[in-house]
Amino acid sequence: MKIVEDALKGNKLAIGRIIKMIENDEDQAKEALTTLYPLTGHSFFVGITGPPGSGKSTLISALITAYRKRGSKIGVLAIDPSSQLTGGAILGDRIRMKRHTLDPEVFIRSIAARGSLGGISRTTKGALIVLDALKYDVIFIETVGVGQSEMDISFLADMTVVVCIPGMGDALQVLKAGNLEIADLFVVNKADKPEADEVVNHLDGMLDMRIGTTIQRRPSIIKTAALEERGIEKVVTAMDTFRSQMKSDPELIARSARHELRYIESITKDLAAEKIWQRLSTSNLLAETLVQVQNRMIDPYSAAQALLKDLLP
Ligand SMILES: Nc1nc2c(ncn2[C@@H]2O[C@H](COP(=O)(O)OP(=O)(O)OP(=O)(O)O)[C@@H](O)[C@H]2O)c(=O)[nH]1
Ligand SMILES: [Mg+2]
Repeated sequence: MKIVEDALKGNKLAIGRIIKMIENDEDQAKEALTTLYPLTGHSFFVGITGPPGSGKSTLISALITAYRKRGSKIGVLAIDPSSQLTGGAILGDRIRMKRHTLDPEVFIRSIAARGSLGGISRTTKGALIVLDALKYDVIFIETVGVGQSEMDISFLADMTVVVCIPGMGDALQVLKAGNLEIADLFVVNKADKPEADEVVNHLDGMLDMRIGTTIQRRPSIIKTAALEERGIEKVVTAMDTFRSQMKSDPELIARSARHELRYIESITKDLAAEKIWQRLSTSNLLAETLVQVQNRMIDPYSAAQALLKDLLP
């Protein structure tokens, strides 16, 4: 495919077009992914998550600067929860990371959260495959939702960084949402403000209480002031350490396999649902069932069960 060849030459427009094809679920997207998949296995996927306005984009921008000094090639995918409503992309993120967009070795894009939940994670995973095949060294995935939230795509990341900030009355709430389970590293950003130590102590206490759960690893807590680029080197070091542990740590190896399985599960379920519905929607049985439901002869739940029973005895 011409577009894949262009992308492999580093043409950012072509990369963007392939991702657009994936977002729109075009047939050509599958072809591109099939071509690109064997080239993957290079990138380190880092999820950066946390409440709105906590400084995720600012932190990523500072991390890009640090990584570029080493010559690393960096990708950023910003998952935009608002686009489901507006169909647009986050402007703030583009502005925040703007100084990097002209760098040929930095690729930044928002992923529109159109369609189903499975759609968001599949699109994101597709984009990750594209960037991985193009040998981006580190790919950041910025997302607002975490833990049990519906925007949770932490299973796509090798490492998940949870960003917290001081002065958040609802810090506890945020942690309840499953962050303790998914965090590989906590970053307390806006440490230029007072109360940062309070957040660190609070997190520390929460981690102490976590002992006894199935998770063995204890995430570190690092304070940053991303706007002033303070504490960034510590984050880079933590990322480096984690990345090297991924190859040998049995817990991380097992987790990676679970993530891969979840991705296959998600594609398979979506495909199955699509196929079943295609078969049903052209059958007389569906039309008959609809009339029965409309006439209150059968409820929709029983109707769905009966339809499926017919297809999958
Ligand atoms: N004081 C202070 N402000 C910061 C720091 N880092 C980021 N900010 C500010 O916090 C605001 C939000 O920063 P963003 O980087 O857009 O935060 P975000 O988490 O990406 O926000 P969303 O993508 O909208 O969820 C901006 O006004 C930043 O300038 C910091 O270390 N200290
Ligand atoms: Mg942001």
